[in-house]
Amino acid sequence: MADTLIKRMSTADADFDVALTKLLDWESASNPTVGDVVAGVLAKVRAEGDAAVLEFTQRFDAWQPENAAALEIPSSRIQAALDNIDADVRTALETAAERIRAYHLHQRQESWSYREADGTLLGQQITALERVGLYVPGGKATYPSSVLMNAIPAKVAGVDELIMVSPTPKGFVNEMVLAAAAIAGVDRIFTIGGAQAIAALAHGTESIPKVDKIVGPGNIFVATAKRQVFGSVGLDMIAGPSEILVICDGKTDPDWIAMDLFSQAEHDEDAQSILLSPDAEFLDRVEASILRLLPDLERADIVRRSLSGRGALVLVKDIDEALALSNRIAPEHLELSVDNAEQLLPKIRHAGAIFMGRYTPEALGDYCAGPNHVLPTSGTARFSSPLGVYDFQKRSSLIGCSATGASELAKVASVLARGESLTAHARSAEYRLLGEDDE
Ligand code: HSO
Ligand code: ZN
Repeated sequence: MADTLIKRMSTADADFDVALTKLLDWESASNPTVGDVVAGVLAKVRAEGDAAVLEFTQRFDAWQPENAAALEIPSSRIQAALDNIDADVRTALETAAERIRAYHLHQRQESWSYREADGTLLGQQITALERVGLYVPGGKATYPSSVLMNAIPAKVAGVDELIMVSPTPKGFVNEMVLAAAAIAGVDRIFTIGGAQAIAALAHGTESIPKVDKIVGPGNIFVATAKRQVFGSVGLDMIAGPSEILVICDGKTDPDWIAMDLFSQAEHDEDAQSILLSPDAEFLDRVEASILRLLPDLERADIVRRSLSGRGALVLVKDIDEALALSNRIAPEHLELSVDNAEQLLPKIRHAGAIFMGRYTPEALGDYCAGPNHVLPTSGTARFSSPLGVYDFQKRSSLIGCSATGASELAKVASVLARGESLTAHARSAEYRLLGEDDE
């Protein structure tokens, strides 16, 4: 059935809304057994520390570290990975890192304050988190680019210590991940993963330091563990499968569009790639490109499953209708393969990242344009934003009353406090009231 590899839809179809809802439907797998297993792992690591981490690492990652010290990769080993990596890989990592750093420098928030006429000072002081944990998955989704995307904003924010954890199934270490970590300024790396790594970071063990926040994607055990430690440690968003929505006026090379759709689909069979175009004949040509180009892909199987399960080529009335539909979908990545992409920006309300014009494939943003590739998925772009420096900074409010300022505020506070029957509040404020003689 090669000729029906990807669904065709039209917004003019009578059942379009139903079909769209079905297409977008994705529920994060929540499996009660996983919840129980994870709760057990968390409790044991919390109670027994390193010994439990060692035991779980042996059981789940199939290698036997000699002792807890062997769970950390020495800094000389990390430096060696950087020194020995192919020169062109090193240059590419360094170039990407530089661009990501330059972009994120723009996101640094500054402290601010202002003084009222009576001398009272009000403001906001920005500080960085002290210690952050970065989870890097092992296996098929080990992405050095994600190390850069998570670590660099943390460092730009001023985080003192960045601790990376990554499982090394059977003891296998990814050299490019180590090199990326060295370039991004990761401070320490532990070869642990799964729920045991989240537990160790959230609560600390004898040799693994407790962190203030954990970021980075992971499998269902990691995601479940993150949900379960919520409250005792800061967390980033829980990522769903990757998505791309392409809007094309029909004037881009269909091979380019097909490959852009593949670039998301190859991440995961649950990834979603959708094309919207007002040109039916163009959709035919993209479909033909898909059929012709797909067999040669390294990950043809994953791409085929992703496109046939969750992909779609959708005929729309015009670009305006495409934009309205895109706002309904709130895609993680929105590619505007049209002439005047910039002019469309005011019509876009919900999208994680917007790629403007025919020369801006998502892949460039995934690696090296500069903006972050950690983005809100599954429609959460309606209420959340890309990972950034903001996620590693926090704010403290500043209040400094002058004597006359305090006296004025005390009048207000005293009335409100008595209204709430909180007399200690009222009297605390009233002590600051100035008498006639004081003024
Ligand atoms: N597209 C992914 C990020 C990534 N792409 C990493 C390649 N490597 C996030 O949706
Ligand atoms: Zn990608």
